[in-house]
Amino acid sequence: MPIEGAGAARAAIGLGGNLGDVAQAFADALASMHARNDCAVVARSSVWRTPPWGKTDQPDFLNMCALVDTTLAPHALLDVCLALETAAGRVRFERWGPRVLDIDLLAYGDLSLADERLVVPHPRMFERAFVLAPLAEIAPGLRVGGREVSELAREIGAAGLVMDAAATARVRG
Ligand code: A4P
Ligand code: MG
Repeated sequence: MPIEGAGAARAAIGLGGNLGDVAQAFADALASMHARNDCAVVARSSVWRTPPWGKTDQPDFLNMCALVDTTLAPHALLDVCLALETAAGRVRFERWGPRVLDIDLLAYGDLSLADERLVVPHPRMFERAFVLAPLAEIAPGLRVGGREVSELAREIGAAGLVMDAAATARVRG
């Protein structure tokens, strides 16, 4: 359902996972989000296979990004993302460790905010090719932290990232 009018914002989310059927978890999470009357998923990137960042002794991840038009406030949208992680069976046991589904709120309109629950834009997205490469596919002109996504993505490159055509087809339905 298109979401328009006063109070609507366009948000960017990043999805990642490296346990179980991650492409299915992406597809299910995006379908659940789109089924809500306060969110519309308006763009889905390709799914990329990416080497683990941060904690490197774990399996490769799948990563993708999506754009969501929403009438939810930023913290309420974060709560939806966290609930979808839980619904996918995510158990938090280790920072940066393996997970079925991680959903990060990357950007919310041109908002900048930081409190104990939420930091937007996501502070680590600028160093992460696995966020910037998919985001550049669907929002090259989006400005985050004063820079265009296409420019940030070009700077960081896409070394080690491989597009997964089969997973992409499943996530786009
Ligand atoms: N939080 C604050 N700001 C945000 C935001 N913008 N989006 C808080 C989402 N959450 C935000 O998150 C902990 C808390 O962060 C949330 O409850 C929320 O209140 P978490 O998902 O439980 O913690 P985490 O994911 O283990 O840690 P962190 O630092 O968020 O990890 P990241 O940044 O999500 O990184 N390598 C590859 N190739 N691909 C990946 O997707 N992901 C990670 C995890 C590590 N390495 C990876 C990947
Ligand atoms: Mg996270």
